[in-house]
Amino acid sequence: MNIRLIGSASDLGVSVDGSRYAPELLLSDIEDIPSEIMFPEPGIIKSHSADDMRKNEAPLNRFHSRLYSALVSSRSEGDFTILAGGDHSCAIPSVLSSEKVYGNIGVMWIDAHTDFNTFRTTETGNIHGLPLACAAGYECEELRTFHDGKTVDPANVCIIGARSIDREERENLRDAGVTVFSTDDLRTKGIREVVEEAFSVCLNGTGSVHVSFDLDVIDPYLVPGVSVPAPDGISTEEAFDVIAAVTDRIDDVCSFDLVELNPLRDPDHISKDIASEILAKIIAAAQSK
Ligand SMILES: [Mn+2]
Repeated sequence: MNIRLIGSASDLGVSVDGSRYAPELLLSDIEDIPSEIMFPEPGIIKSHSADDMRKNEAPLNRFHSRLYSALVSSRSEGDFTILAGGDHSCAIPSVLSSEKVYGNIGVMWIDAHTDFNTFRTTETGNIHGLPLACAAGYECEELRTFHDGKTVDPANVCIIGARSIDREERENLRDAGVTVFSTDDLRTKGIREVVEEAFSVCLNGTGSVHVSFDLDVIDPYLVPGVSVPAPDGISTEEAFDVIAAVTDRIDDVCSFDLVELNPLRDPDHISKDIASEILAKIIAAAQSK
């Protein structure tokens, strides 16, 4: 299958700067695959204010609208399209464009955080904490005005590797009916079992699965180059096992995101190298589709 890479060079979704530089690093290494990096409009003055509970909402929406169009085009042309972030808010246009093109998808969200806050519950105003709720149609209407299709059914949403969940966010997840596998679940049940169960949940009544991989699912001691590190994560080897379990089922996967690499916190390129390795594994698997 033809692969296409799109970079989301934006960190407007988080007050920590740096993840906007990731696509250039990640995509410059990859030859023979068409790629394009998209940037927010020039001249934005980014809000970092702790009091701002809707940080950068308007410019982010304008950027996501363009990203959504590019993703819809690429996916409509039949290319397996991989989105490289950027902060995780770029998954809003990514998931919704997949839903638009493929119709009736599930979502597998591999992440230390569950990204299921809304403007009602967010404690930081960082929009990268809201994308899964938005894509699953749980409040956050104002973040998907560019999308004219349906949202993903929360019953087909599965989170893997979660260990940092806000109190009210946990209520949102329960209320919506999202399935959450914690880091402990991965350890007690085993990685293969959890990923297989996740595929069952995501594919129950749907046709394919969008996989969104946040690098911070890996322990920050091993992958320090992320914007919001969460201690007690899985090892790099365990993350590769998760990826292997995903690539073994590549025929069920329609699209993929790799997000939250922060080059400003990765002076030795350790995190970047791991991110590149994950990307290479997904590309190789998708090419065989
Ligand atoms: Mn995330």
